[in-house]
Amino acid sequence: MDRSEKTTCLALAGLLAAILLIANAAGAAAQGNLQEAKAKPDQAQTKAAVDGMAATRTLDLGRGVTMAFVLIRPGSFMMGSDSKVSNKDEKPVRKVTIAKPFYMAKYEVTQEQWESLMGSNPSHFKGGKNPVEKVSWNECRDFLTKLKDKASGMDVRLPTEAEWEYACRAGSSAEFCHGDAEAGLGDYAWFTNNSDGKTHPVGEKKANAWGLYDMHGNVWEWCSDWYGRYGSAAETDPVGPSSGARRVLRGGSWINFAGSCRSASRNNYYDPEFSYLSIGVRVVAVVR
Ligand SMILES: [Ca+2]
Repeated sequence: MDRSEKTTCLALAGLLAAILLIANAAGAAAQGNLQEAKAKPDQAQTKAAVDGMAATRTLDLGRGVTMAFVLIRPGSFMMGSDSKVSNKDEKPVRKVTIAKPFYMAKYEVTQEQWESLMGSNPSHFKGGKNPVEKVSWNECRDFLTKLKDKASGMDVRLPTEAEWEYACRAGSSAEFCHGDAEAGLGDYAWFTNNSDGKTHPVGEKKANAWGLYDMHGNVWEWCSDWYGRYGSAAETDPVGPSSGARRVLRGGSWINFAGSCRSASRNNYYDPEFSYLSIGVRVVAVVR
């Protein structure tokens, strides 16, 4: 091959490579468009399905006792807090997507609800409409097993930590559902500044933007997750570590300062057998 033939061959090889690159790019773009075209109807179907769901649901626990739920729509939020008042285990803040709709109880589980299914009331501060307390994570699991019989067509369980924080924030990225100021917390929560050293009947304070009461304060609420440190990667429907020693509690209580009642605050001290007069529970229901 002489020099001019070599030059011609190199030019042809270059041209071929360029054609292949363009073809690959066009193929990838076509595939991307196809995935996008596939995703859009799915998202539209999900939205239509959620739009068709009842905004509220009520479970009949018998003997005139009910449990009310609010529909929580899928969406994304920034989970955790890196503000100057946050704790180390609230970091790093990361994007979390809640992909599926769920129903969250409007109120903490009350003593009359607990007693109607369990036949006893372990609470220190007695009152049928007050939140049940002195309930361990394991006892809440037993309560949910009994509640399943009353929830035809629905699965009932504890919220994941991500679901809990998503529902508590109700669209807010601030320290509390109403903003960053501790001064406004008394409108939404029973905490050490205003509780007079006891729990209060559920639903007496303002609801958050999604219609949930007492997410901040009154009693801590057990979540389904084992306690673990956050990663930095975005996650969809995280459920926490697969094993651990302590279950997570959220929301603060009548005995706590405002800082523990923040949306991102995590209580990581207690094992599943532990119970105390500031610890209660809230239920999630999911359509089967
Ligand atoms: Ca609470």
